[in-house]
Amino acid sequence: MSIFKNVENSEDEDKGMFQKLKDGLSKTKKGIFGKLNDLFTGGKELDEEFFTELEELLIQADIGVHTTMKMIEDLKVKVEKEDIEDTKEFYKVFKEELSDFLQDEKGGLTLKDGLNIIMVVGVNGSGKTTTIAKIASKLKKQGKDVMIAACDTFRAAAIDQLEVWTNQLGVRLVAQKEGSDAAAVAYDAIQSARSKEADVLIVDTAGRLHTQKNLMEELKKVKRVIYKEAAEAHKQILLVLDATNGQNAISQAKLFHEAVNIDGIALTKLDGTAKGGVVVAVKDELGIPIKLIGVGEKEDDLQVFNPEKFVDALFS
Ligand SMILES: Nc1nc2c(ncn2[C@@H]2O[C@H](COP(=O)(O)OP(=O)(O)OP(=O)(O)O)[C@@H](O)[C@H]2O)c(=O)[nH]1
Ligand SMILES: [Mg+2]
Repeated sequence: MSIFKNVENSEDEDKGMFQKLKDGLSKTKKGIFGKLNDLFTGGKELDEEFFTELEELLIQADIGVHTTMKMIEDLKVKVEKEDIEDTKEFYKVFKEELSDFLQDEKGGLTLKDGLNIIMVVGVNGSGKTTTIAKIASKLKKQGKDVMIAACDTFRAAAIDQLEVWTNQLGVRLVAQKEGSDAAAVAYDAIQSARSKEADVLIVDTAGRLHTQKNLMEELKKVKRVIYKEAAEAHKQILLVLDATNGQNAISQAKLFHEAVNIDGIALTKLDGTAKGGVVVAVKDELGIPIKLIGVGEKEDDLQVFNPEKFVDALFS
């Protein structure tokens, strides 16, 4: 599946992506989900002790206390109702439950005709710039005219990093000097995207802690400028979350959502954690759809979030 809703991948591409997803999730598979597998196949009774063990493992997997409790409750009801007697049978029900928790919205970004603007926000080092480069690379391959706005004006290195990427990808960059006003760069970029008739403008922003009030205010200002100056454009705000931050990612997301109203999440570094359960917590506790997942540092290591494929990859 392509990362864009309206573009299809070839079957071969899809196969390659699934292998990458499996490889990317190998730490999680070997870690907590491996332990889950042991629990399900160890010939245990489906008793209170089993559920306590399951509960502990799910919390360790970063699924979060709240979501874990809900899942356990649901599962107990199903066991009763469907008369499930052994852990092997239960395993199937568990996988279904996991898919159900991740269900409803399929991931991917929607592109419309005319100018699309994707504003990317998140804490320091979560993977914003890398994710932007990955998105730009995919867009470029589909023949779209892409432009990037360097609204991370805090560090000269941030602008340099984007320069390297955009040169490599052959994508236009709109940047100003270090220290300039981020909202002014956004304004410039919109004018430029319009005059060049670009299809997509991706706006990089400086990393900030969700607790830094003044910086969150700056982010709101960038958003205001984009929404005011580009009224005609199709706009979306993408929050980049680092999966290795676990439960902390959830509290970050809540505060970013309060400040700028997030449309979707890109969850990065799923290849770097043994506890991929955070995907479930994000989905259940935030009610913001996961659009994309990052499973590595390279250009191609960005995938659409597909719940069924995700669960398949974890247990295959
Ligand atoms: N393993 C892995 N590494 C990733 C992934 N996404 C990003 N990274 C790495 O994470 C580090 C930080 O990425 P950046 O894209 O610079 O993060 P940022 O959010 O732009 O950071 P600031 O600009 O400092 O706020 C880099 O070393 C990336 O290569 C991923 O999906 N998997
Ligand atoms: Mg950056």
